[in-house]
Amino acid sequence: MAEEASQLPDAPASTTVVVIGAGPAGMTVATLLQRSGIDCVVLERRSRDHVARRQRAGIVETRAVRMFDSWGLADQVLGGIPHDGILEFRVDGRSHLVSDRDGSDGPAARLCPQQVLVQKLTETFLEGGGDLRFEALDVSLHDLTGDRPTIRYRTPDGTPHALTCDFVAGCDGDHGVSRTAVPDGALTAHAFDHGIGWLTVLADAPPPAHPLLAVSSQGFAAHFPRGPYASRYYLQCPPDDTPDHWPEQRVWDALRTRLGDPGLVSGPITDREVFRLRSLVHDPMRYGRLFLVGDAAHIVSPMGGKGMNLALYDADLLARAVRDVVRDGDDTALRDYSARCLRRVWNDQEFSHWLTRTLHDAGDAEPFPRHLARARLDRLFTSPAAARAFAELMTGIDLEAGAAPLEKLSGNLSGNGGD
Ligand code: RFL
Repeated sequence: MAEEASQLPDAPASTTVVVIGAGPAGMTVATLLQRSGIDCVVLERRSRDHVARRQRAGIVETRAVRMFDSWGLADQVLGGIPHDGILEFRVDGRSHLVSDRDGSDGPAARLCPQQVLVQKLTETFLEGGGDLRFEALDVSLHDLTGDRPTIRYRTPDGTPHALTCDFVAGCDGDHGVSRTAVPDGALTAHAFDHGIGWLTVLADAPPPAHPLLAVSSQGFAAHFPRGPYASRYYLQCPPDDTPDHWPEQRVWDALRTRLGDPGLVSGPITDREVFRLRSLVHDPMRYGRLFLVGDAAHIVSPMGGKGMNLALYDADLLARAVRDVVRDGDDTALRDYSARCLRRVWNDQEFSHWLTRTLHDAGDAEPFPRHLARARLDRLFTSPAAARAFAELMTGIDLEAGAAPLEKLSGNLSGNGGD
């Protein structure tokens, strides 16, 4: 009997929200819940060091900066350099500067690499006494449609643990366990493959003056800042290509040609991978007491820089909705969570799809779609109305028009009440 008992997990501990995943979505949900005085436990499969080094997105859009600002967190978790609001489009070597300032009042987008945001959110959460468990293995979700779901996991030494909670925030990305815990048929997956590959390269090389998107008959290329002396580059390639086909010299030659910049300064390449441009939306983003957040619910092709920003949007809505339930017993926002998120998800999917098609078709497509895409670019460069609509989509405030302004929240780190 004693031996059997030692195999059993401890009696489940209890918390209000279990957050699965400590990426941008999970750490934002956790930090905002903490700010609202709501207890939560974050379970992350990887080590802290691994999560802190994962480099992807680089710009926190205007809407998301204002979201953090409304929680009194912008300076603490973003740092970073304000984005000057200029994007460069280079078409056959000719430069067109487009503003992504929409004219609205308030703080603007920040150049803040994803890993810096995650590191700062993690520090903020831990300094506030947050419970964040790295290397939580074999996480599994149970009783999601009951009153108190249970989350089980084990520590690396094999010790099993269990937590019961009111709500589960599934923030574990596209390959996590949260979505797979949902029975078949409960969610509808809408998937789209753009039929395009990108080679993505990170290098210790000077960033561009402005984020740069380039169109040429050789195919699409882009150059984005990722720090004072770090850059991310993209090169269109066949979707089934591999990084082995891209030795350093070929990468720099292709970038110099497609960016129309023979003098482009190279630097040591620190990472290189090929991925397919794809989009995916799961509907609804809820099952019982499980709420899917960020990439666990949707993937958007990187064109337009929306993936991480959508994760931040979902996280904010979920934290506010849980706060309404816990503090006021009002579940209206929780019931609306999926529909409100999906409205923005489809809006941003459309923008990303439009920009993906425009910048790829304008380069190497058949004559008819190429002329259409170039007409779209011409309109963007010459029509103030088109430029304004583009800026609103880039900043993310396009759907905010007519909506009530974000309320200003005061912080409460005491953990025993609302704000
Ligand atoms: P993440 O970042 O994938 O984090 C999920 C976390 O969950 C953990 N996890 C688990 N934890 C416990 N148990 C399990 N079973 C678990 N399984 C997974 C993982 O270890 C991880 O810590 O999802 P999240 O938080 O939803 O954030 C989404 C963003 O990461 C993603 O949308 C962006 O990176 C997309 N993206 C970009 N977004 C932008 O807004 N702008 C960009 O410029 C941009 N560039 C990019 C990108 C994505 C890229 N990849 C991945 C193709 C560039 C690239 C190359």
